[in-house]
Amino acid sequence: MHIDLDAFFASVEQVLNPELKDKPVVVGGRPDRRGVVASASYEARALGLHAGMPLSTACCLCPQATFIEGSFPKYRNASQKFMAILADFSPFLESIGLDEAYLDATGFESIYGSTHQMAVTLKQRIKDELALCASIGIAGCKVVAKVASELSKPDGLLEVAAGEEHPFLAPLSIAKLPGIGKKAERTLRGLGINTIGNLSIVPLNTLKSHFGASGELLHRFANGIDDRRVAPPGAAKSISRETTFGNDTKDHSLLKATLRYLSERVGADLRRRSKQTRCITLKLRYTDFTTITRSHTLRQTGDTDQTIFGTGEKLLKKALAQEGQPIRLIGIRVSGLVEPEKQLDMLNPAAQRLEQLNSAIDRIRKKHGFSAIQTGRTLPLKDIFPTDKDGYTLQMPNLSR
Ligand code: DCP
Ligand code: CA
Repeated sequence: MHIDLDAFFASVEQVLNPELKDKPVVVGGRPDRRGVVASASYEARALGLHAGMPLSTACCLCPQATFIEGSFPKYRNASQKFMAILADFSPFLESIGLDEAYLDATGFESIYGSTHQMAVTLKQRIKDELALCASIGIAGCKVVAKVASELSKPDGLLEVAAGEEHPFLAPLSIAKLPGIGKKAERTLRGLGINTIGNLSIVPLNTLKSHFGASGELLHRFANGIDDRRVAPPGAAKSISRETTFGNDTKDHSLLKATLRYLSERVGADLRRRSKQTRCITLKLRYTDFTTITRSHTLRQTGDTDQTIFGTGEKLLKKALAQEGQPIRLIGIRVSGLVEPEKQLDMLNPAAQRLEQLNSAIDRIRKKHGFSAIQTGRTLPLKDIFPTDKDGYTLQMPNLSR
């Protein structure tokens, strides 16, 4: 099964505020701010709105819609409950992002009578417990199940029987096939290939010459062949946080304070997973949308906010000296995650004190919320962004992970 919640962010907002039920709702930001629609309720879609549309256009088309900035913690909370329900149906569960998962029903369908009946029960539980609608595709492989759930939306359930994969996929537009982005779509249409059926009969070598190694995957997918297993996602390979500013900025104090805040969020996550990082990467996007990353590999692995921010700050200073454009987005990532090497720090009392400080802050925040402690270095954010229990609400919270 491939299970995907309908209009996820917008639906969560409708659940939390019943006045919005059955009304056009747009999550992404206020219409006078720049940015794009992240999620549009189906009522808003009926009026022509869709994800990715600039908010200003959305507002012109549908001024009566309710525009909401959104906030990530709400969606994370709903997502956790959604995944917990799915886990009751089969332990073979692979979550993809917040509102989407594959579930291997093999062997568990007999409890419900059939896979179809299992999906009906699953949809009903999601409706009863979360008041959300899920669309489900059932098929013998992932790619076909995903196309089926997408096609069945909203509130859909579509099963593709074994042997029916090819006739099911063939008439659909190539844009519906996972793995085909805007660029690949243009290339294929340029070659006169418009449907998945057209694609399925293109010689493998032709696809390889245009798409390299992915050509083979496209060929298999177009033919409804996919042997990827449903696998629980492995341990995180990296942890990152980033945000887009409301207005592009050159203000060093704002940039540093934001970087400090994002570093604290990354650090808290890293320590929660009991991991240390080897590599720290700063990401910047400038006004002209050029995006750069600058990395530094640590001599000794670390997990403190001071290590993450300290390194990020040095990278930021260098980048600011090299490029004068205002900055649109800033982010920080830790990667090369390893198990802690505690013994190395035993001889270093300063490092030990920092570690104790970080874990004390983590404990307080776990108990009383992230905002229970704000560090001096993030204080410049205080006059700009509102705070709630979960921390600063940055300008475009839906785009701020
Ligand atoms: N999202 C986002 N920015 C994007 C795409 C998605 O912030 N570019 C967020 C908003 C969505 C959520 O992720 O609510 C899930 O993405 P989906 O593509 O599944 O979109 P929806 O759930 O909103 O709609 P659908 O009913 O088509 O699944
Ligand atoms: Ca969705």
